[in-house]
Amino acid sequence: VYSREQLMEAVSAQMPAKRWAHTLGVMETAVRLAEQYGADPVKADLAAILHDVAKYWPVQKLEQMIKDHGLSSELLDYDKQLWHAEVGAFVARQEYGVEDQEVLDAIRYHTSGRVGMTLLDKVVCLADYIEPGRDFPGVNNIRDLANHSLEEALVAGFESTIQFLLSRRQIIFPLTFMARNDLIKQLE
Ligand code: DGI
Ligand code: FE
Ligand code: FE
Ligand code: FE
Repeated sequence: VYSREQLMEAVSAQMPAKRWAHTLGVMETAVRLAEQYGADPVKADLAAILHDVAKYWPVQKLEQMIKDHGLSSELLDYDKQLWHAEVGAFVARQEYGVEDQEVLDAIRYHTSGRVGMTLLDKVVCLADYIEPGRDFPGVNNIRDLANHSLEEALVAGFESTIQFLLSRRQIIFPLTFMARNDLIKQLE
């Protein structure tokens, strides 16, 4: 089993310094959001440490792991950027011994979102959008929304991603639309 320090060491060794700095930002932001909205900060921290563990793995390896380990193969029909989240959750359990299903799901759905996102899913996904190192059009608006509503902020985050993908004529994973629709229903 890994201590928190050993885990951070092992994860940081699998990515460039810039991505590790992003991970530190997600950790800090996820813990802050967890405290603000009543999620478990220890779980938020653990999910944040691991959320991008597979981000820099070769695409071939991600594809192979999805096939070999019976992970969601539907993802292979969509953008490669989605694959690291699914594989990351698998590796968190298999390699780093994370057993907590809430933590594993927060890692698994941090990119796509899902219908019925848990409080922890929301905290980690939103932290990934707004950590201090993020700089994309509209990020400050999402940061402001995050001060009063996780759901409002996440809707804005997903809409920003969807608009970005549309502008590049990319394929969009339907679960992201469904996650966005579901959050809007929660706000009604
Ligand atoms: O890994 P990060 O860069 O920290 O962030 P992420 O895990 O949220 O990945 C976001 C990238 O995934 C972003 O550049 C958009 C891309 N992407 C491609 N297809 C989809 C998608 N993101 C979502 N939410 N839905 C998609 O269908
Ligand atoms: Fe990611
Ligand atoms: Fe994200
Ligand atoms: Fe990330």
